[in-house]
Order: sequence, then structure tokens, then C-alpha cells
Amino acid sequence: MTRLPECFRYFPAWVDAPDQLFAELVDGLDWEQKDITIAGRTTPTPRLTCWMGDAAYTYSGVRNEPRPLPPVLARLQDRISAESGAAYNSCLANLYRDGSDSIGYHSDNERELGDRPTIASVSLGSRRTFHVKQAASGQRWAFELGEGDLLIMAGDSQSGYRHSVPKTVRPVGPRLNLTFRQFFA
Ligand SMILES: O=C(O)CCC(=O)C(=O)O
Ligand SMILES: [Mn+2]
Repeated sequence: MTRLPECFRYFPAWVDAPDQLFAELVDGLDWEQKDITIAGRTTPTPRLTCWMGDAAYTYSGVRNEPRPLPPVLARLQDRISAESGAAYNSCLANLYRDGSDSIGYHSDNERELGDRPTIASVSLGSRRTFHVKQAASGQRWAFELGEGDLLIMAGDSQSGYRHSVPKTVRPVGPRLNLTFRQFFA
């Protein structure tokens, strides 16, 4: 694979005791499966989600009510701020229960995230393939994220690229992803 664009910074196995954190969050977060409406079609989100932050967050027609960050994630957020030099005030958790859960190609470019947001993504549990595609050239990258990896997406990562975690027929265990974001209400 060619080197990732500079606006994506990858820190393998960055989280301490990732299996313990994974188990704690799978059990402890308030998971929901919301309906999303895209292009007039309503379907259940193909994964479980939990939004944590000070403000409500609306995307794809889904309104997520504010909910506090548990202390374990507040501590992780502080460590990631120190590593990335960016501030965060919210976190979206996704739980991919098996290979039929997924997230389609998108950019995290909602107005409330501001221009050129820095988004910090932590992946726990099983590894899944994360795809990045450059909008202008169509160039693609694919790499595995799980087991405590950290990916910092900054600069043009949302304005110039899209990302996804596609479904897979490979037998895979559950994977949990956390994206820390700075949200301007
Ligand atoms: O699960 C992942 O690695 C990506 C999640 C994501 O892109 C999102 O929640 O916006
Ligand atoms: Mn995303």
C-alpha cells in the first residue's frame, strides 16, 4: 500500500489494556440502533451507536441527545488531546457486531464540526478493514484498524477524502470504534 496521506496519522496499538476497555464499553455504554434516512429511504443503522457529548448531534436525519462521557473515556480523551494537540468535547461510539455491520463511504463534514476538523479514532476488538478514498483522484487506501489502534484524521482528511468500513463475509468478532470530535453547538 502507498503511504497514507499526511492528514491521516496512524498509531498502532496505542491504547493501554485495549481488551479490558473493549469489554467495559461493550457492557457499559448505552447502545442504540437508530433508523437513518438517506435519500428518502429509512433503514436501521447497520451497527449500534452511542453518542456522548454536551450537545445534541444530528446526522442522516438522526437526532442524538446529549449524554455525559464516562470517566474512563474522559481520561482517554485527555490523553488523545495531548497526543494530537487538538481539543475534543464529544465522542461517537460504533459497535460492529459482526461482518454484516458496516459504515458506508462518508466524510465527517457536518457544519457543527467546523472547517478542517481533527477527529481522533480509536478502534478496539477485532480488526476490520478501513478504506480511505481521495475525492479528487479516486485513489484508495485500505488498512486494518482494531486492537487499540489510534488514527488521527486532521487537515484535509474530511474535505478531500471519504472513509468507510465495509461489510465482510470473513468471520470476524465484534469491533468497537470511538471517534472523538470537537463539536461547536
Ligand atoms: O469505525 C470506524 O473506523 C469509522 C467510524 C466512522 O467513520 C464514523 O463514525 O464516522
Ligand atoms: Mn467517519
